[in-house]
Amino acid sequence: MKIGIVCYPTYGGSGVVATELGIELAKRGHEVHFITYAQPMRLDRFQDNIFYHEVEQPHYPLFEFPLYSLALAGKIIDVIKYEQLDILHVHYAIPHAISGFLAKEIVKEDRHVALVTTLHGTDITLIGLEPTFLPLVKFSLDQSDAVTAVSKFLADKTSTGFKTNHEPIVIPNFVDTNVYHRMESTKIRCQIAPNDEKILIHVSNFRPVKRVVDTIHIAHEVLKTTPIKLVLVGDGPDRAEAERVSRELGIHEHVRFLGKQNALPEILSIADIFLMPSQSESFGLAALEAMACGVPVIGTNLGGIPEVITHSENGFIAELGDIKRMAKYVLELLNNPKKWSDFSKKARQRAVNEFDISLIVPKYEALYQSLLES
Ligand code: GMT
Repeated sequence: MKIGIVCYPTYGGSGVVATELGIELAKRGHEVHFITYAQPMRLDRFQDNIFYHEVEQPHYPLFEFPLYSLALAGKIIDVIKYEQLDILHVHYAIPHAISGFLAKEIVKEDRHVALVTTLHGTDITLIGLEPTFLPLVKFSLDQSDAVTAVSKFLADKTSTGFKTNHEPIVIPNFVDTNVYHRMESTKIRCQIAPNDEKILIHVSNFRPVKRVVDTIHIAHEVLKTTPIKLVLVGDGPDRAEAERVSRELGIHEHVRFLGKQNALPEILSIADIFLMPSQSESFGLAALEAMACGVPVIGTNLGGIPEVITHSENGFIAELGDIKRMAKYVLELLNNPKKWSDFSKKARQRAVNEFDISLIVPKYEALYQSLLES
């Protein structure tokens, strides 16, 4: 099949999922065309069967606001027509589903393309619900040939919040467990924790929904009894506040801000516990990647997180903002090596048995095939 993929190219879950999906589809012999405004983060080397079409932003004095949605629709039209796409798969509804629908309508006399929209999170739970966007999102979902959501939680939210014609199909996120596995990272570990301290880790885009500052408070609580290091990977709006709070609490020497990193499997491999204290999370891809590296996750009881972590088996789930409980769970694992090792094994098993790339990508292929046949 010839498949167009529209996504955000940035350091974020929906872009990661779209890019990894495209790479895997290309390996399986499909021709994949990425359409976005910059080279997707994980598309950093030559891959057979993969093409990248950059959306250019028009600049004109009258356009006070950038017209990305229209520029994107224009580029999609080109790619559908000249590359003869069969499928257009857009990730994150705003504005991709709307631009995709517009492009599909404009080219329909020349070429029929099936439009698949995958919902990832705040396109449904936050920004999509704004009165300005809600009717646009609802319309574009109703007009898509198929809508998928990355968790049951998100599918339910879509049906209730947008009263869509059809319930989205749940296709969960995935991880390549051959790439994400626990590996020897002794050198990194020694650099971060020279006195063999245990390591807590958090990976995100540091947006307010991730509650990065909570990870600092959890570390502060744990440090009262146990020497640890907290490693924070990623960057974004809440980084400065997290740095400030760690200085204010006097624990900045125990907290390492690594910024954006590509070597995630190596870095995750040094960690003992992953913290995900999010206030909204439709799936929690970062948690899944950690689990694949044998890192038990402590997360909140929100959104799709409980669909990924099994409480008291491969991680723990707590209420939003319950710092004391999350710290207690950290200590429960750190002070009990046998329990930690059991959780670590089960976390890896869950990633391999339920969410490996080889199990999930065929679900997208089957969906595309069914749309082409119908
Ligand atoms: O929805 C967002 O705010 C952004 C989006 C992204 O591009 O990172 O994140 C969502 O998609 C990920 C991939 O499907 C999920 O793993 C994240 O849980 C989800 N984030 C939120 O729901 C906040």
